Amino acid sequence: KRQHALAQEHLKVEPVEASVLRHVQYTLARRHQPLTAPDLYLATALSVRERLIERWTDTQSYYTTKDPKRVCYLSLEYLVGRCLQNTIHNLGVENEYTRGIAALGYELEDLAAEEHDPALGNGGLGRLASCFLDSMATLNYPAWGYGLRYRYGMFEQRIERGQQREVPDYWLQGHTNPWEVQRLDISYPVRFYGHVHAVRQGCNLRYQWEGGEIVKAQAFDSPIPGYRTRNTNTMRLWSSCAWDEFDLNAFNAGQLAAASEARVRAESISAVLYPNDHTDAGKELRLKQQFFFVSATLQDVVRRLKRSRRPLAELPDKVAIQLNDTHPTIAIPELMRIMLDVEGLEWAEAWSISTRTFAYTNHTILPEALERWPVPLLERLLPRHMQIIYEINHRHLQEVEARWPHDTERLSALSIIEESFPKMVRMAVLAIVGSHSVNGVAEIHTGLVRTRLFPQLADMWPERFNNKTNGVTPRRWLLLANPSLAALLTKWLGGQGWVTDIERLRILKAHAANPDLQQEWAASKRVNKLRLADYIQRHCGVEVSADALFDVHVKRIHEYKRQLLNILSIVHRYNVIKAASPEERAHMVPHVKVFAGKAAAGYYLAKRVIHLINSVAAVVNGDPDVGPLLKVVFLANYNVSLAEVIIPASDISQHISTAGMEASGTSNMKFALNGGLILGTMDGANIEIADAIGRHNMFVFGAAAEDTDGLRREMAYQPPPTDERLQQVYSCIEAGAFGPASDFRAILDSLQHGNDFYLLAHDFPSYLEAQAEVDRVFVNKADWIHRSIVSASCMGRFSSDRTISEYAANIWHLEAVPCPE
Ligand code: 26M
Repeated sequence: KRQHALAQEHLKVEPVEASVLRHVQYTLARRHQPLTAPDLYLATALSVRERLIERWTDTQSYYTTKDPKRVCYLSLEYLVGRCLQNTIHNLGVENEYTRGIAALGYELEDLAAEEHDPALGNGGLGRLASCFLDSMATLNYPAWGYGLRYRYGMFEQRIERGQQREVPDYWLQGHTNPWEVQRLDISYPVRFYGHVHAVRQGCNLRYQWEGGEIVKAQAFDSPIPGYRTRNTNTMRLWSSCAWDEFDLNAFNAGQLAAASEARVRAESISAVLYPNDHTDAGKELRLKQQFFFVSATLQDVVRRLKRSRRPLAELPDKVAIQLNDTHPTIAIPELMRIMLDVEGLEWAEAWSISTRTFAYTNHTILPEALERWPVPLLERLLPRHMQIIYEINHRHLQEVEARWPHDTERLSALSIIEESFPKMVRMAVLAIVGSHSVNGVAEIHTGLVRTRLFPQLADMWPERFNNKTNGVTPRRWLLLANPSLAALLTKWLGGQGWVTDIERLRILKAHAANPDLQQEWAASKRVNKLRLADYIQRHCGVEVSADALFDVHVKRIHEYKRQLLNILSIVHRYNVIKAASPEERAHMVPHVKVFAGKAAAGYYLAKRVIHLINSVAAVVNGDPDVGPLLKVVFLANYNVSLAEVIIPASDISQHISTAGMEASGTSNMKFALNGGLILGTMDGANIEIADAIGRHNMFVFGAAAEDTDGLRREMAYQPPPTDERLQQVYSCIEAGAFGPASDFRAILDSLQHGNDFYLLAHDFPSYLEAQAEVDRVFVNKADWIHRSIVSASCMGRFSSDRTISEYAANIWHLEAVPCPE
């Protein structure tokens, strides 16, 4: 106790400089001046970490004593972002650290930029998981985030000769990661392959999964501090390694070679993050990743339950498990296997426990993105799980048959097994059958999940389907990313209460016309635009004016997200400028078009789109005739940290997916919260944002989701004539205005000779009309700022705090457990 008190005293009195220098000297073992930024970053991180550890261990023991119901969020992706400033803000020590670091001759912000931004996710789904962890800690929910500790995260994107080159992201190399702790005492064996052995037990058969190979799952924990609360939760990522370190003496050369092959095989499981350009049906390693992380996680969950001396029957009262998409769905048969084969429970009880524990979130209705695993692969890799899936399906179809006798069409639609060659396991159907809750991530998306994706399942269990519209954390996406707007809010709202309650921003709506507020609002936006302009200058060598309209389109490059539609409209704008008289030009709004986003390495068309954007940029930016009226930049390597620079600087951001295809989108929320206006289609969360801020405050265009099928049919039957302006754009590209037309043949073919599945040509005229409206409003500064203030002030609903409160109340049945100070 005394030691504990002493340690605490020590932290309280030790000034930041002393603590940082102590780490430079004793942890990093560096003594000599001058201090370098990387050293000082690490020493600062270690200093901040010390203040975290006690809260972390206290929280964990408090949870152990109280033994409340917990939630385990299972996700194969997390996009955490940098940690230093987030931690400093959440602990409430930003003044101390800003001053302390300044005394050492550095700016905290510059040191923070030294941190490598771990990219253990593809995009929206991974970032959502990290926003959720932040909200769960801030709201004092006892929560664990479980995932995989990839050695190589999402690749680093370089742009060379206008094209994407992928560079492996070996994020752990060359520096220690101060934000994780390897738990050498926490590791579990995970089995693959082998066979199933049946044993008679009385009049029952029991099954045992044996043989095969065993891999070790090693835990790495990261603290997740809540904002201004003592609660500090855990994100536990599993890393794979060989189960036995081989004994050099006992092995001859042949055995040694085999053992080291086994080691390489084991380590390959957590080696790389898979891209989401296609599903990986048949990719054995991907399935191994899924089972590896699920098996280790469930062993951890069951061990914790047993340590608190509770029977498995109490699992649903003690743990809620949320499946982030179908990626962790193999958890359902794995939990069944543990209960049936290891714990000796009967099927009915085990199934009831399992379904009351699991809940599933769907994140896409794109058919090509729905996971299906070949039965032969499952039989080989996880033979017992395949048996269990068959048994689950058998009982499920019996229930269907009882309710709808002789309805073979319904039976095959509802079956977990697709009767193709080879047979496939539909993971989404397994997830729905095995959960008590299925949710979509925006109203329209949940509707489409119910009506288009799984109508028969929704028919069978209407009460199981529910909506949880996504949200974003105001800590990272407002407080950290936008210091000038954060200061304004704190001033105008009389304190920092808005950080945990962004509904309070609504107060500003009444002041949206106040010239003082407007002036401060515009000044804040300008600061952010200058910061981005500086970034553009340094990284692209392009000079842009902060007076121009910053029009931003940043997200993964996908056909359905329609970056192509945007760049085609930019070519049109270029044509219009070129044809305009000086008099007409004087009335045009200057635009800076900002693109960023990665294309999956194997996604050919997406990579051609990046090439086209860069080729158009080269021509436009180099044309003195156009001058400041149009600049186009593609910022390489979009990630969380770059998003933090781009988002606060936008005047307009584009969220222009073909209606019905973007499940939610979350960057749309970040942009609007930062006072940007949205140019978008009636898709995903755009619809709810329009409802919240008023549709007239958004620039909306394009086909509605309910019309897309009909439009595609009509087009196939009788293709309408192409818009003249679009035809002219095609002609320019074909004439080689942006480099050899052959470079863009595939893109043009997909539009002209393909079926234009994404309805670019159909939406093109209304898209141009919406852009013209943007320009008309932008010239009226007061009107623009008014809309900007109103939009941001009405975004209260889109905090991930609201989303997580809904999950906790309606799915997890969880109570907050605030850890005493
Ligand atoms: C896309 C095109 C072609 C082939 C596959 C895909 C694809 C694959 C996986 C699309 C999405 C995939 O994963 C789900 C996902 O990332 N969904 C995103 O989840 C976010 C958080 O809920 C939502 O905001 C995004 O709208 C949704 O796309």
